[in-house]
Amino acid sequence: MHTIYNAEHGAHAATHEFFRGRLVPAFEVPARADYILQALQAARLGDLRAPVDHGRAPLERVHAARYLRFIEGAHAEWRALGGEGDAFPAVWPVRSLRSDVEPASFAARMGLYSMDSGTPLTAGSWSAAYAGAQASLTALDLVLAGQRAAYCLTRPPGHHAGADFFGGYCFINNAAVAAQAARDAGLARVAILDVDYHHGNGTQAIFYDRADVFYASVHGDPQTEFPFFLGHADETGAGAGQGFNANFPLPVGVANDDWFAALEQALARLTAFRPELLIVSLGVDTYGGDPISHFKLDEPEFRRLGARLAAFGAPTLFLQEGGYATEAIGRNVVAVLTGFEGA
Ligand code: OKP
Ligand code: ZN
Repeated sequence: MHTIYNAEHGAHAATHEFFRGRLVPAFEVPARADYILQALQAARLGDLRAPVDHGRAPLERVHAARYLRFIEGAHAEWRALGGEGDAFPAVWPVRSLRSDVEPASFAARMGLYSMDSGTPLTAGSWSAAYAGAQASLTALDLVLAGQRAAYCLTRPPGHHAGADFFGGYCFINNAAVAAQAARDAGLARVAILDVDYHHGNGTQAIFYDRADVFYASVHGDPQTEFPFFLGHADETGAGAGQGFNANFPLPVGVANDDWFAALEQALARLTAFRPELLIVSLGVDTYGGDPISHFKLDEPEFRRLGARLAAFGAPTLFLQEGGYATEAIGRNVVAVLTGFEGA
């Protein structure tokens, strides 16, 4: 399996994030991708290839143009106003406040275009995220050209980013950009399976009222886990998309057998959908040693996951999402990908 590697990922390098009212060392760091790269090379999984620039148009198919322009210029605006280091939002248009008027104030627009204060916007966030979207589009090209699977190694992750907001470490929704590009290339039905510990609220929301992209997710119950405000089992789609969204929230500390049972239910739904492409939002923060998550998968389970996804039988695009146990992340990703290849 070939890897498309976003070599610009290191441009997004936050030092700190807000956690329990304090700035703590960031979890979503460049070393994550560096460790994965090392492990991939040691495993000799396939070629490493560079992204091809597909331009801005495929990003604008899922994100609002004014949101993308905001992200592109936000850190320069922050600096021009005297902001030091990374930019953070501090005010949001919650219920009863208006989000249809774009304020002139930079601080207000930071809130309009974000969902949390846990996502530092850095000088290089745009260039890293833009290159990551290009990497996901390039990996999609490999699969559209007939490869059975491809892996996109990128960060920051994407699945929390909505059509017009960033959050949960995410700025551009790589899975959504790739799914829409696949549709635009002529595929009729695209499945997104999100196995990251966290529910991909952005991906779900982008396709919630559509029957052509099925979103299925196995994740920590939003009653206690980020993103808290989406990811419940009763979210089944809306309008034409009714029946094309499936969530499998699981309690903290769930047994691995129960995690795989939920995965089976998700795959059963996707099998009935008969997708022409499977996009896997591959977070390995389901690992037992993850510092911000509470599932218990380990290397054998990651290998089993890869083998199970191979048995699903669709052309498969793996996109890197979360995973914060930095020293184990490479081993865990390689276990999924070699499990897939070996099956
Ligand atoms: C992104 B992805 C921990 C706070 C958690 C949000 C987690 C985003 C996870 N300090 N902040 O789904 O892996
Ligand atoms: Zn996650």
